[in-house]
This record gives sequence, structure tokens and C-alpha cells, in this order.
Amino acid sequence: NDGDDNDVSVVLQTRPKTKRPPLYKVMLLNDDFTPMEFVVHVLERFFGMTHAQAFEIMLTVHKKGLAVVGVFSHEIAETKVTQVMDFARRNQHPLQCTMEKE
Ligand code: NFA
Repeated sequence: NDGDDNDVSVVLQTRPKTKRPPLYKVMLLNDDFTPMEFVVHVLERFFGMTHAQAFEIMLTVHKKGLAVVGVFSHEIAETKVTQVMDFARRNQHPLQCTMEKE
């Protein structure tokens, strides 16, 4: 016996894995003290919104408790959160900004 009869070779086709990096939602949280106009300014300054867009999102946060203000790579999301938290603190407002994996 040559012993070759039971050899079974299987080659599976593979597709190249192109894993996209995860995205992160950046959120603003409501509070009772931060002035509405300050929140609008934050959205214009750090998220490139028009005054009308910023006002609309600010009202959503005010009414619903929070809103997603943008979706970014991990590094950009972290930068946005730090910028907003530093700016709020410098102006003595309790405004909170957080990020969460999408
Ligand atoms: N709730 C705040 C107020 O009535 C406004 C606010 C909106 C604060 C969005 C934080 C985020 N002054």
C-alpha cells in the first residue's frame, strides 16, 4: 500500500481583511446651570456647526438629556472631549462631554 489514498487537501479562498477602525460617538450632557448660549458657542467652535444647527442640537440636549454631536475616530473623539471639558472648566460651567464606541 502506498498510503496516499486518504490525503485530502482543502484550500479555502480567503478575502483580504480590511478592518475599519471603530468609530466613537461624542455626546453632550444636559445640566441645570450651563447657559444655553455657551453650549451653542461650544457646538459652533469645536464641532463646526452653523448657529442654527448648534441651537437645534443644544435644544435636543436640553430636552432629552443628551445628544450625539459627532462621530469620529478614537483620537479625534478624545481631542474633542478634552477641548470641550477644558473650555467648560475654564469658563466655570459644569457642562459634560463624553465619548462612547459606536
Ligand atoms: N439646561 C441648560 C439651561 O437650561 C442648558 C443646557 C443645554 C446645558 C445643553 C447643557 C447642555 N440653562
